[in-house]
Amino acid sequence: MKVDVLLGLQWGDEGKGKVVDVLTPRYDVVARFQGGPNAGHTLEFEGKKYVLRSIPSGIFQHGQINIIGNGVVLDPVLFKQEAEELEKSGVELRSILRISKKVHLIAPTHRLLDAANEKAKGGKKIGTTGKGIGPTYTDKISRNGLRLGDVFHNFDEKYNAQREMHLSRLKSLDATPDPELLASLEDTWMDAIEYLKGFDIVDSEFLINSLLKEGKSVLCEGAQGTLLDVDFGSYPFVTSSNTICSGACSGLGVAPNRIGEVFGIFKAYCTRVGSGPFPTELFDATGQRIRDLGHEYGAVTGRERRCGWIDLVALKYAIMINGVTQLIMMKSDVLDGFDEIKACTAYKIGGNLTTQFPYSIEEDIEPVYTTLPGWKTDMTGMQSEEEFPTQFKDYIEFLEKELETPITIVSIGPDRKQTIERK
Ligand code: 2SA
Ligand code: MG
Repeated sequence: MKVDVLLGLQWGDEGKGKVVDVLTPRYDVVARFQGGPNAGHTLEFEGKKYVLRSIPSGIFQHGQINIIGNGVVLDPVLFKQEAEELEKSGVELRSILRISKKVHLIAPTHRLLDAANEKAKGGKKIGTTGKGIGPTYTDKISRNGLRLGDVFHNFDEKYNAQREMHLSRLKSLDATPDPELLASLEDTWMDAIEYLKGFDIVDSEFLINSLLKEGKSVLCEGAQGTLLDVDFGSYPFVTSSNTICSGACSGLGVAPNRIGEVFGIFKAYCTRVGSGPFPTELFDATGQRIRDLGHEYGAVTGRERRCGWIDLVALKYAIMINGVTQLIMMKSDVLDGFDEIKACTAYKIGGNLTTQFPYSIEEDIEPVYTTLPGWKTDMTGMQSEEEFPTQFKDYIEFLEKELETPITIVSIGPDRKQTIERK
């Protein structure tokens, strides 16, 4: 069996949570392969809204196995909060969730380091989510990390060694924590570790490969987006993991020749939270209008998202890096009332036109736009693509031609039901 991958093609918040939830009925297994509680996947159905951070979005379907793969970094405290909420609302989490022993643990000092690093950067700060993501992946790569499997072997010794290292680093950043505060954070954290031990902690690379051998279908759920990838994103304004398709291989232990469909999700416009360049950003009333209509505020931190027009230079790059086979367009309804819609088809850099995503998008880039007529129709109640207004059909056709990839699903509202599959 093949493994399908679903990922964001922009700067995150494309609406992956909703789409995974819509797609999961077709799969036996849903797996997360990177990132951690910096993700905030919002799902809405039956009048309720859920935000998932570390737990895969397949959790609300019946009978699926959900895997948190080795590429993920896990904060036990936030995991406990999230899991308890879900259990309260009736999800039988323990029977369907499997967590890799190789997941790296986010300790309280990782979060303190995240804050201290940001402070030290001053005006050049990344605008992280403050969840300790960077410092935890730093420890992983520099071979100082704590893995979930360690909780069963000399854990105190390993924890203390990492703690000492962190405290000395915090001291050098002039950010030594108050001992009482640290002790209380650690108490809560150790309690959460005990809670976590009650879950099925497994060698997930074996689990996933044996499920594939049995003929089970797997959907891998990416977090953040391609432009936040540590290798190919707008470095250094990126997250610390590989958010791209190949991240599913390293973050779960599935071989590259197992990859099947690659679903790339994008919004009909573009948003970004945190710092860093954003060529098509709008600083005017149109940007504000998109933010208001699209409720563009972070699911985890509540931060205002920066808004702008769709960027096809960046999207083409993301499609190439990920090997996207199908496109999914989200939040089309947000543009329902606009007279005209713009799409960036090239960048002008120092007087030269290019359609190739450049090494650095920090330099002065002037986006070159194609303007299309708006459809000026409320699409939120539509049931099929036949009902779409002509101008919207033209917009889809224009995008498919530019991006050389079919758009197979279009979302026209936050609810599960407001999802139109195209034939
Ligand atoms: P980090 O915390 O080290 O991963 O931050 C590094 C950069 O990555 C960005 N980032 C995100 N961008 C959009 N959405 C994300 N998740 C949350 C959500 C964000 C929120 O889904 O709504 O609630 O604010 C996410 N996670 C990381 C981050 O802004 C930095 O630019
Ligand atoms: Mg999000």
